Amino acid sequence: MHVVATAGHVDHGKSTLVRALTGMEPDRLEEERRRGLTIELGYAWTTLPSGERLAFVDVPGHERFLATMLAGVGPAPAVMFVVAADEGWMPQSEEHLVALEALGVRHGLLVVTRADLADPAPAVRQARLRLAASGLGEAPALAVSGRTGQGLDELREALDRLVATLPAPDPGAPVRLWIDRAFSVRGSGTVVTGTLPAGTIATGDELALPGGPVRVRALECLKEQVTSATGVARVALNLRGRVVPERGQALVTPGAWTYTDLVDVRLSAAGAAGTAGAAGGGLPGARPVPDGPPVPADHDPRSRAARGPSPPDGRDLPRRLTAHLGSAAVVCEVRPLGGEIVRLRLAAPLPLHVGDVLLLRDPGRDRGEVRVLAGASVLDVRPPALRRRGAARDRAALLAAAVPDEAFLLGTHRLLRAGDLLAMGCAPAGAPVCGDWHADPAHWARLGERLAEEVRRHAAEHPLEPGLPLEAARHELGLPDRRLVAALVRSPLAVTDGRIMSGPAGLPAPVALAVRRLGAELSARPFLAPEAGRLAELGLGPRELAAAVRAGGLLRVADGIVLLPGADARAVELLARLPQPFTVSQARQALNTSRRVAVPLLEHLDRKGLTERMDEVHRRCRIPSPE
Ligand SMILES: Nc1nc2c(ncn2[C@@H]2O[C@H](COP(=O)(O)OP(=O)(O)OP(=O)(O)O)[C@@H](O)[C@H]2O)c(=O)[nH]1
Ligand SMILES: [Mg+2]
Repeated sequence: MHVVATAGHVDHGKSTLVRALTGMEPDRLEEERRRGLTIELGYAWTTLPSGERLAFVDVPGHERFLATMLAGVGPAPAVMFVVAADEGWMPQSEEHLVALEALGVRHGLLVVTRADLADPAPAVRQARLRLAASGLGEAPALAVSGRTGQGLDELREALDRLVATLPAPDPGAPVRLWIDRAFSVRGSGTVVTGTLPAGTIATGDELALPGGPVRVRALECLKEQVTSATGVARVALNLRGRVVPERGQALVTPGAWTYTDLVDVRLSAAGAAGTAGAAGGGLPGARPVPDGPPVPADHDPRSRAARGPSPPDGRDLPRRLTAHLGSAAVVCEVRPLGGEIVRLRLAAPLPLHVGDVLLLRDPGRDRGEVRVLAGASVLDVRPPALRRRGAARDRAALLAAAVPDEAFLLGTHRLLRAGDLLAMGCAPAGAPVCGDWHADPAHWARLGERLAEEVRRHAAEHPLEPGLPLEAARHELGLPDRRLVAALVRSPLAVTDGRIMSGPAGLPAPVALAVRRLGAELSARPFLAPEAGRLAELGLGPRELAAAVRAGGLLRVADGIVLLPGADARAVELLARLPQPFTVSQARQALNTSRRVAVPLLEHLDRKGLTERMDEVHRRCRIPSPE
């Protein structure tokens, strides 16, 4: 199935055309028929000559119903742009074009209707010029009459060619169905309808609404009961659940979207300089129209061309706008960050992905003014707080050239779980650093360096403790998960008993392992150097010991007496607490070691100038106690 939305000025014949093409009535409301005006979105469908099924979403053209029009075109991949031969380009022709341009619509037809009332050629020429610089510049043009049926066969064929060129959306994409109608049906409960742009919905599926989960009880496509539907499709869902769905909400795959009320966006050109004049900013490259039906002065492309297009700048936007996406319309506050980068605070959270395009409309503008001011392409759905002076400017500079892909998201967020990336709209392609964690490579490398530093610092400050506990490291590095710390441990660092040891660099693995074991053994009594027998058992002969000492893994106190690096500094700290001067025996007790170690350790401290001998039996510390 394919879905095409209509667009165009009020009374230009959109509904008449849809009716003529489908034999169905798009204006369902009694009020619509009485006033001869579309108020709500209309739905009708037909089978094209090729056998393809095509559903139309018929939008209102009246300026008062712009929000409804935006809800209709939002999820539709293509548009049938209607201009009346007898009226030509009109204000809502312009406004709808600006909206379609901001949304990035690239597929469509230009249909000049009411061709039985006037020569369609001037209106075709005029509209072609307006569309030329837009994404619809290549759209084929046709002249038809909804009343006489003139040109309708050609239009059906053109629609067939159009739908054949539409890209096929991913059937596995996460679902986001913007609800355009919600009502209850006696006996079956709540029913919602919408245009499914991509992904698949099947009966029994659980989907999420802002208020909670709902289950799909039954599913219809174009009034036929089906067990599943794949986008693009018009669908009606019968829902089971406690939550009452409303128009403007979206049914989404649970966990696949980020509900957010704060986004950083890049403004797109269409109408972004809207405050410059009544007709808004220009589409780039608008050229003068040589002839055509009379056009109201404000909407004369010539006056706009004379002003020239302005680059979008957030400072030109009013501070309060309405953001449209799908069938949602929420008030938002605009904070210009710099150039075309702005931060939007939405009055209510929306389920968003990076790359979504919001339409920004000025609800305060009057008749005849183009109210769609800009498209806003979402760059970040979890933007950081900007507290520092100059932070906004830096952020704008960072985002100015950003393409919101995995590398960019990791670059700004540094560490993200696979689920976060998915919910932001980016399926992770790179390998995780551990578990489901993905990291920005530069940040990960920096973290590795910081961890090594922290381990070294800890060893120096706490020589009695054999290593930095993983949890302490997690805290120091500000990491959200202890597994990340473990993943950062690289040789010469090593984890033993939940602690990160600064393994000596460049040692053969067996020696490094023996040194780590020794470290663990010394943790209880750090000054009780291992006996020669134990050293031999660990495979630490004189050569290995010398290597370990050279590599900084052990501290040599005397021949065959080794302690952990930093033990000497810690010993002085303890000795400084003794009454000065002190004896070898007092030192031995304070250090909880044997004479075998205490004597050479004190001599080592004397050599380093940390202690000094007073006489045959007494020593004192040369560094005053810090406590
Ligand atoms: N003669 C003639 N009249 C037409 C044609 N198409 C539409 N009309 C008439 O123009 C008027 C408006 O037609 P609609 O189809 O309701 O226009 P619309 O674009 O759907 O209007 P909105 O939905 O309100 O924006 C109606 O009176 C139609 O009968 C046509 O091709 N020829
Ligand atoms: Mg209509």
